[in-house]
Amino acid sequence: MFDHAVLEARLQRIAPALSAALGDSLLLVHAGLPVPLPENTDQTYPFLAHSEYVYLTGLECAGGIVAFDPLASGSSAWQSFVPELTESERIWEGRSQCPGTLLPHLTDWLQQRSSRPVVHLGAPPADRPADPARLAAIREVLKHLRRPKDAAEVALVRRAAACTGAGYAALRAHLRPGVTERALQIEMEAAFCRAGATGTGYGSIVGSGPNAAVLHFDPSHRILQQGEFVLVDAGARVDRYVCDVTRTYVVGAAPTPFQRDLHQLVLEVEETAIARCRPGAEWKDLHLQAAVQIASGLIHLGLMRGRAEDLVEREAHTLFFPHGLGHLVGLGVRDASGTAPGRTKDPRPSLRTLRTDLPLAEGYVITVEPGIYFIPTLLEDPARRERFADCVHWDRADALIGTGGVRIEDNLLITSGAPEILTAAIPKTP
Ligand SMILES: [Mn+2]
Repeated sequence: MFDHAVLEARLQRIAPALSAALGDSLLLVHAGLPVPLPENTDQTYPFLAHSEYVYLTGLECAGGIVAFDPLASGSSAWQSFVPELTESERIWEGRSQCPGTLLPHLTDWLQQRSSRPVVHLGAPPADRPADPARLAAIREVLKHLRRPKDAAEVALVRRAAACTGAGYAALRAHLRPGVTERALQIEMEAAFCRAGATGTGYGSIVGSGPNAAVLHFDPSHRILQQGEFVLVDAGARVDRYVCDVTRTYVVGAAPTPFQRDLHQLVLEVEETAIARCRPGAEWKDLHLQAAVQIASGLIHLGLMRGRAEDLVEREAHTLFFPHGLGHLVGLGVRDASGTAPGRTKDPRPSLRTLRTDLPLAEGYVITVEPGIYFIPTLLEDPARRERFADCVHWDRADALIGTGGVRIEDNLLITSGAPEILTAAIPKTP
């Protein structure tokens, strides 16, 4: 996944901050082990090494452990221990030996430092002693260090973006009334892989008609009807690096004026937010600005009423925009998202749904994904209808239940200037 020089530079870059956080504690980062299927067969769930381990080694080595001694200097501070390949793995799986020092030598490494506390990250076995607060603190430090992507990581995201584009083109070519969500998923995912992808970045979402209102919808055998929305949220994976892209189309017909206006509104919110993605920009500010723009657009479309800022202050926008504006993406679909170091959850109600709270910095790869949904569970909830009685033209909102929703999502690389849209080549026309 990464060549030696790339990994060496990465480990040297993060060592000072990790050392400062660890003090004299040792760090062990575990790849984790395959999980057997409960049926007690010889099969396991598909194995992916813990992303912390992958970041430090570029390996998918089950049972592998990276050790870091903050008091040692230079490249000797890091050592990668790997299990010895068994004969059965050679015979049944055709695997080869992972590079590194064989795992039994970790015992010596630890004995030479026996007086020192150990922090376990990645996926340690359950029997390791853990200090949850200390673990969480060190994990936050490593997570923050992982946020700016190096050139090798960005190159993998670019490859994932190209494969994702091929998948969306194939889906577009098969999009017509009479096909099923599942058929579209198959065509898209096959095209990801034909273009060189390792697989999908996450479970592909293809939701048509009312299913477009389910945020994490699993494609079904539902047949697409002419003139309805189909919402596709999917991305290819290359090695462990993924894209996360959403497009919303109208099936086999020109959009109605309302569909066109709704799609145009989401697109404008996306473009405005993208233009604001500069180093130093606070993600929660971008989210709130997007929420105000959505509320304002919904007032204009005759769905909400009042002042957009007040609606957002009261969190009425979450009736239609219940999710966050985006998250970091790359090594996994949520990558190193979360909050900036030392930051606790912002108590403002309007930010309740936001899980990412950090200032952007050069090298971050982030999604921007505004959406407007008509979700029955939210719109039919008596408590919300009462609380937001004066915020919504309820008769109009009720009439839209069943029409799904619109979301548009791209992945950006934050630069010193305007962001680079890594997924810009995927057309957005509804
Ligand atoms: Mn996303």
